[in-house]
Amino acid sequence: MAIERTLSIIKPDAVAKNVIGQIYARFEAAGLKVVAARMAHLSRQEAEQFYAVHKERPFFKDLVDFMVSGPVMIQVLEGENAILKNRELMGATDPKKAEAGTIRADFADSIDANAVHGSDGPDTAKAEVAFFFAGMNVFAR
Ligand code: RTP
Ligand code: MG
Repeated sequence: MAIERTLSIIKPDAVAKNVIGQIYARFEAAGLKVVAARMAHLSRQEAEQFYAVHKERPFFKDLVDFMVSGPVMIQVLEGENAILKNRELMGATDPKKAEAGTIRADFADSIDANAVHGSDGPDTAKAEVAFFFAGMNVFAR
């Protein structure tokens, strides 16, 4: 299986709940390594650009409002099958539909405040890692 990198964001709701460490523990238990990380309070422009694929969707404004509502923790995760593995750890977009034991089932309150973001495929992973970490060190470990 291929070693992949994926972009993960711990969203403002989960940062506010002080569960960064609990979420990192799940990544580590699943064999995913944090190879780059930084905390940021996204500007509107950054959030709009990051989620530009959704700009015509009815939920776009709420999504951007939420993503700029407080600081987020952004990381690159590396490991075997990291993109899909992270999506499995996250659970379904709507926490009410997320499988028990997933990050969203355990820490998210609603489809808007849903604790984490994860890249959804190889192309988006590459683009999203570059979006937040271009020109910065990503550490091989
Ligand atoms: P994410 O991009 O944040 O990892 O979430 P996702 O892949 O599971 O879901 P996606 O379809 O990419 O949607 C991005 C974010 O928009 C909000 N959303 N709201 N009200 C709605 O129907 C709706 N659909 C999506 C969610 O907060 C989702 O995480
Ligand atoms: Mg998505």
